[in-house]
Amino acid sequence: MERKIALITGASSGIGKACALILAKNGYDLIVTGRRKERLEELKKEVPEGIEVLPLIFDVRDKEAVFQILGNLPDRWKNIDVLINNAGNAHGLDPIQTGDTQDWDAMMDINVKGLLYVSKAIIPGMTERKSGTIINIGSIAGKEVYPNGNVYCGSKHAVDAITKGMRIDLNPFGIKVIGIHPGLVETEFSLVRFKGDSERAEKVYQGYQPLLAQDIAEIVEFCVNRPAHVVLADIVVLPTAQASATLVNKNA
Ligand code: NDP
Ligand code: 8X3
Repeated sequence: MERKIALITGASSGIGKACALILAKNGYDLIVTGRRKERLEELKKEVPEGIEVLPLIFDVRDKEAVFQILGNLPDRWKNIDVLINNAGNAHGLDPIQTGDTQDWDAMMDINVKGLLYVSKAIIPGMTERKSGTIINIGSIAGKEVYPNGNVYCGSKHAVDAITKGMRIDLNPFGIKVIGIHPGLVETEFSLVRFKGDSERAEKVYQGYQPLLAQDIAEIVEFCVNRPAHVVLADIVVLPTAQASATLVNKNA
């Protein structure tokens, strides 16, 4: 039987890494991407024996690199069954009037344009084979807007709209398109958002039980193991303590 292949962007940390490991346990060979080579090399050592891993190092903002690298995959890696567009982050948490344009560029270029570039490189193989699953990691920030979330929320609303657009356009090809929109997940997300301020980052997850990257990975596992005629199109997943983007029951 031909082996299944999953490509996960942003697999060097958090949700992407957890998704990579759970798919490896489900027998998928992995293409894992990110900028931190050493992290992806480490991940190779964590997969079950017999699972092959191809780490690819690039910044999803670099359009030429994305098309050059993903457009020239070795034949053995070309038939991607599952694409998880996960790479992304928030940069800053500032009101619109004082927001930093470099942060805005990072969020729109990584979360939105990076997702588009990777998708454009992979989708033609899926349409040709008339099969495949695309999972876009959105956010509760793509369903609601919260104070100072402005541009990050904008980028995730774009991911939500692009996901719906993909589902419509790829419908004739039998390709499954899934949007997963988590609330608060404890990863390196807040450390990146607050530019390495670990004290501020840790506070985000104190006083309640946040989601873990593994929780999202288990949802991905469930999604990819549905029968051919079933797609979980749009999933919002929150910690039980979270009722909306802005309401978290801390110290209950
Ligand atoms: P992490 O910071 O732990 O992981 C982010 C991943 O994205 C890393 O592997 C990082 O790899 C990769 N990445 C970031 N920028 C780039 C880039 N320019 N080029 C290539 N890869 C990049 O955060 P999470 O795991 O939490 O985030 C994963 C996704 O989940 C994001 O899209 C995020 O918006 C979303 N999300 C997160 C939530 C949370 O509360 N944590 C909730 C809802 C959604 P590297 O640095 O090696 O390049
Ligand atoms: C990450 C969750 O609420 O910090 O997308 O925006 S939130």
